[in-house]
Formats: sequence, C-alpha cells, structure tokens
Amino acid sequence: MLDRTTQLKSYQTYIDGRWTDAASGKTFQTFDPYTGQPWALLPECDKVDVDIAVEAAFRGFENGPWPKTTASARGKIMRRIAQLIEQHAEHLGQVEVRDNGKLISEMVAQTKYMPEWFYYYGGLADKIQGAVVAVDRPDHFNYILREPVGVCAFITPWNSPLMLTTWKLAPALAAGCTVVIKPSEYTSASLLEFMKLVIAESGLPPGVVNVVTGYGAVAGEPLVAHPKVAKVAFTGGSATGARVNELAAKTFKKVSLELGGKSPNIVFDDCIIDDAVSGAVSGIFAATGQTCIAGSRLLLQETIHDQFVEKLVGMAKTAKLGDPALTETQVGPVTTPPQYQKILSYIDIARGEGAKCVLGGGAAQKEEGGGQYFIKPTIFTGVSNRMRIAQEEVFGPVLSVIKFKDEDEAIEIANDIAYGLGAGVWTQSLKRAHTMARRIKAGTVWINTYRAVSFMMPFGGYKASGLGRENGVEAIEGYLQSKSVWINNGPGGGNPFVMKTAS
Ligand code: TXE
Repeated sequence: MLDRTTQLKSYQTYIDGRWTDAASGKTFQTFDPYTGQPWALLPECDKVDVDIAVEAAFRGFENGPWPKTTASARGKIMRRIAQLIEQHAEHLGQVEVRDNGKLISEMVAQTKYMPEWFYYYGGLADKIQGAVVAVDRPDHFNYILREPVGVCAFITPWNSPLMLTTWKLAPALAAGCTVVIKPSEYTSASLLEFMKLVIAESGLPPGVVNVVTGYGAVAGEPLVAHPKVAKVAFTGGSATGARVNELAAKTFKKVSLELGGKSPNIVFDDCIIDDAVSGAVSGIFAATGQTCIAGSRLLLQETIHDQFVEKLVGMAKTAKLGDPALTETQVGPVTTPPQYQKILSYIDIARGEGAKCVLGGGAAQKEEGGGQYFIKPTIFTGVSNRMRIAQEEVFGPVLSVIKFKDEDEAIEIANDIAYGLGAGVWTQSLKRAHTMARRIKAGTVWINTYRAVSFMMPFGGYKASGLGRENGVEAIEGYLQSKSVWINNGPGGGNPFVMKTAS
C-alpha cells in the first residue's frame, strides 16, 4: 500500500559518490498529482552544481578506477545493478506512483522489466570490438579502436522517469562513459531513490553517475552547454529538443533526441475488430495518454468506421479512473498542472475546429473517479488530418478519429505529419502488413499490436520525432566513437609534400 505520509520528505542529490544539497542551499517542492499536495523537497541545482557534477564525471572518465575497469568487469557491475533493481522494484515503482501519478500496475510491469536493460547491455560491454583492416599499403598494420565518447549529459522527462533513464544509462555504462543526469523537475524522486538503493550499492566508482536536480533553464541549459560534456541524450518535447540541439551544436556535441509524436493507429476492415479496439484503447488511454508513442490519430477504414467507433466508445467508457496506487485503476491523473491545462485547451481547440466529441470532453469530477488533475478519456470523430487536433501533440487521453478509403489514402494521411515516432496497423493480410510497414515513415511500426517495447528493438524517431536510436545493439553506438590507428612497419620517406595515398 502506498504511504501518503503528509510530512515533507527531504532529498539530497548525488554527485561524485556523495549526498549533497544544492550549493545555493535552495530547494523546490515536488507534488503528488493524485492529491495535488507537495510531498518532498529537492535540491534546486544551478550552474555551480552542474560544474561540480561535470568535473566529477570528467575526472571519473579520465582518471581513477573507471577507465581502468575492463569491459568484462563493467558487465559484472551492470548485472549487479540489474539485481539491485529486482530487489527494490516495488519501492521504486511506488515512488514513481507518488511523484508522477503513474498507475501501480504499469509501474510493477516497468520496474520488473527494467533489469533486462542492464543484463542485456552488461552482456554487450565485452563484445564491443574494433577491427583489423587489411589496408591498401604494404608493411602497414591498421586497426580501429572503439572508445567511449566521454561525459554524457542526460536530460530526462516526467512521463516514465526511471524507464527512460534506463534506456540511456545502460548503453552508456556498457560503453564506458560517465554520466550526469538532469531529471524532470516534476519527477526527480524516483531517480534519487534509484541512486541510493541501486547505483550507490552497485560498486560503480564515484563520479561515474551523478545527478543534478532542478529546472530546465537553470540546471539543464548549463549542463547541455558545458564544454566537458561530449554527448547529450535528451527525451522530452520537440521545442525543448530543438533548443537542446542548438545549444549542443555550439560545442559540437553528439546528440540523441527522443521527441514527441502524433502516431497513426491504422485499422483496416480485414482486421480482428476486437483486437484492434483493444489496441486503439491501449494506444491512447494507457498511461493517461502521456506517452510519446500514443496512437493519438486513429485512422479507420470507412467501411467499418461506425461499427468500430461504437465498440471503441463502449470499451473506453468503462475505463476506471482513480487512485493510481490501486491496482484496479486504469486511468490516473495528468502528471503536471501545465500539462493538464494544455490537454483541456486542445479539447477546446478540437471543438472549435468542428470535430465531434463522442466521449468525455473535459475534466473528470470527483464522483467520476477524478480529482484535481483528471481528464475523462476523450474521443473526437469527424477529424480531418489538417486540423490542429490531428497535427499537434496533445500528450493526454484525447483521440482523433480520421476516416480513410484505401491503403493509399491511409498512407497519405499517416505520413502527412511533422512527426514519425510510431504507427500501428491492424490487418490480417500479410501482404498489406509488410507493404504498410515499408511505406509508413516512422521509427517503429506495430502490426496487430501497439505500445510494445523491448531492450532488443531500436527505438527512435523519423522526422521531427528525433535523432538517433535507443535500445538494441544500435544504441551502444551512440556512446562510442572510432579511432583509426596506422602503424607503418616498412620504410618511411616519400614526398613529404604529397598526401600518402595508395599509389
Ligand atoms: O517537456 P520538456 P515539458 C512533450 C509533450 C508535452 C511537452 C512539454 O507534448 O506536452 O513535451 O512537456 C528539461 N535546456 N513531451 O515542458 O520541456 C526539463 O527540465 C535543457 C514529450 O514537461 O521537453 C525536463 O528535464 N533542458 C516527451 C526535460 O527537459 C531543459 C516527454 C523535458 O522537458 C530545458 C515529455 C532547457 N532549456 C514531454 N527546458 C516524450 N518524448 O516522451 C526544459 N528542459
């Protein structure tokens, strides 16, 4: 049972293997979105703390035990991290329920699955291999080293704080990098618990993983801009992502960005209807719609439109709103007050654009299971793809239903968007499934399923949904760089004013 003690808990942050307050001594409150009440105080870090944390990570990368740790030993530490997560999964999940309003059922699934990232990348650590190249010169021995990029800055969001940190941390540690993490100011508590229960107990040397809690502009910007940071891995909104990319470009940092989406969930009339209805509900109402992969545009073939909408509304209206700490709850609160306002404003925008609200359409009151930051699962039909409600990310439980005639029109609508993160396709035709998978411009295409993720499958966006990939073997590449080594075992000489090419 979740302990909702009213006394404010005080956290310190974790820099260079030590627990510390912000240098300024300032703190800020974090809120329980279910009760709307503050429940903990966090250090409000700024540039001074960022400098201390980056210097610690830099020392950790250049000197000390971490650079001397073999890849196999890194793998062992990562397996220990996985075991510690298993040990503390329940507590970590409960903190996230308190701080974020995530459902306990979702957190049980997430914290149970998170160790797999550390097992997988821990296993990959000692399989990072360079190459010997039979270069086109006599008497040469050439090889390629694969080296860690250096200090990495992670800027993480509030919607799945621990899971999205894990996607970055596991490959970064496997590669041999050191890290400074700036979690979202709305949901930093679970990361600090993770540092205490997992990282501090894992055997990682001081300075390898550091945290600066605080606001984006005050702690995030100096971290992204810091000259000793070599790579920035960001998950968040597209506007902030663009700002982070711009800042990072000034010092030529490597960047990966996992941004927003407006993913099409496309239902053909040859699908198994009940599966597709469940997939549509899961796509938009799971996690209260606060996921980058939300299937927020439901594209329905016109032949099944009315029948499908009826079934969809029938299932969605049974969704149980309430306390996220209860296992029977299916839709929890919106995590942040600005996000709550944003969702309500998009409901007004949709109405103003002439879309028809067939379910929900506003805040959920106490007697409906709601409370301060609850929005009713909302469905709009009669949406045209050019409307703002179809083009802009709402990040809440608001679905736009759009009709299409055939495959070509479905593709045209699906791809007519700035984003390209995910897409769903519901069909029993194998040919159609493969054709759609090829023609949709998105980083992930789910056929007859939705919102499935794995540590083994690359994840990331086409177009405005981001740069780079997380998860899978590919993700480790983002934390490595190649060094080409040339050894001449033969005679020197030749014309010193001419480039040495194969003559
Ligand atoms: O995110 P921000 P916000 C989308 C979603 C949502 C919108 C805004 O549409 O409505 O973004 O959400 C840090 N320099 N997503 O405002 O600002 C910030 O402190 C450096 C999609 O909450 O992107 C936090 O740690 N850092 C998404 C992180 O950026 C800065 C998840 C993300 O916050 C910064 C969340 C700055 N100038 C929102 N400004 C997804 N892809 O899953 C802020 N930050």
